[in-house]
Amino acid sequence: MQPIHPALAGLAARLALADEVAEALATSRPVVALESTLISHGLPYPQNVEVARAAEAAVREAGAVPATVAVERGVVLVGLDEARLGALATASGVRKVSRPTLAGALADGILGATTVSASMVVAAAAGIRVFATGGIGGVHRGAFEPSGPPGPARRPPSLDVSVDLEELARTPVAVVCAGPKAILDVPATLEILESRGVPVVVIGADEVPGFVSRSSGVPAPQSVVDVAGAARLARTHLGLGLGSGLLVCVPIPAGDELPRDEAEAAIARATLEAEATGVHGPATTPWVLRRVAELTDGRSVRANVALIINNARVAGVLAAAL
Ligand code: PSU
Ligand code: MN
Repeated sequence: MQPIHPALAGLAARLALADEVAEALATSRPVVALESTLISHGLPYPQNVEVARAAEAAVREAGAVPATVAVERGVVLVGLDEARLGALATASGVRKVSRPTLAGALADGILGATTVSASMVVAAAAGIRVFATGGIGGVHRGAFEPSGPPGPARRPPSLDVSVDLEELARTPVAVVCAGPKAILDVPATLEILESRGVPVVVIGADEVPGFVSRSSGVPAPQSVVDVAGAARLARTHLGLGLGSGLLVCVPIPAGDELPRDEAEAAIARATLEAEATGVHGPATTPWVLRRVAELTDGRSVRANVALIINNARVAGVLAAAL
């Protein structure tokens, strides 16, 4: 195991690699890191555990070794066995761990699920260059503008911008996703990624994918026709040593998508309800995802599952090509 840069030696010393992951890294075989917050907080049981297994299988079929990341008893696990996957999917009170809460989770010795930001930096510490998720966090709606009804209930800008964007700016890992989560302000998310020097490339489309839908209405900053094209770009970008990661966006397969109008109607309603309920901070994303699932009779969950597995497969092919 060789951390991507020396400053991560401290984190590297806290990693517990699964045998298979350690062996693959030692022999320079492709590895794909996977996050675990989507298991503990992003999807209901039993779809969460099914998707975790299916994503790992998809990485394997593509010729790479999966390394799902989580935190337990003061160490960072890189590669989970079946029992731990099950615990993350079913235990109550699993903590959502991102860059700002990684130290707290390790110091407290709790069981924690890692978000994109924490999983990415762990991947970098382990020397893993490719990471897959469903959708990244980004600029929440109402982050920069007042939101809610006019009058006393109107809320000031929340400034809620996911640390996932900061992580992409400072950690040189290729992140495969189906676009920013549709519950976000997608154009603002793309603006921040550009400002922070993160290349965004879309495979096989000229629009940024809209997570559960294929389109978002936002033009792709860059497009490539296939995974090989994304691999060329990733190799070049990571080879330059600019320090940032890159975002590789893959549209959800056509047969699995939720029509954009339907997704948007549910998201708009769930977002208003979240504001009215007073939910904020790290609880926002899980709350809104759960409410959108209810409002779409589970169709958003089916789409979310399909896109996660598809992204894992693409990440496996990308890792093998690198
Ligand atoms: N993608 C999904 N479902 C999720 C998430 C991503 O399909 O639940 C999680 C990721 O772990 C991501 C996190 O890093 O949501 C972002 O949370 P926040 O907006 O609080 O930064
Ligand atoms: Mn947030």
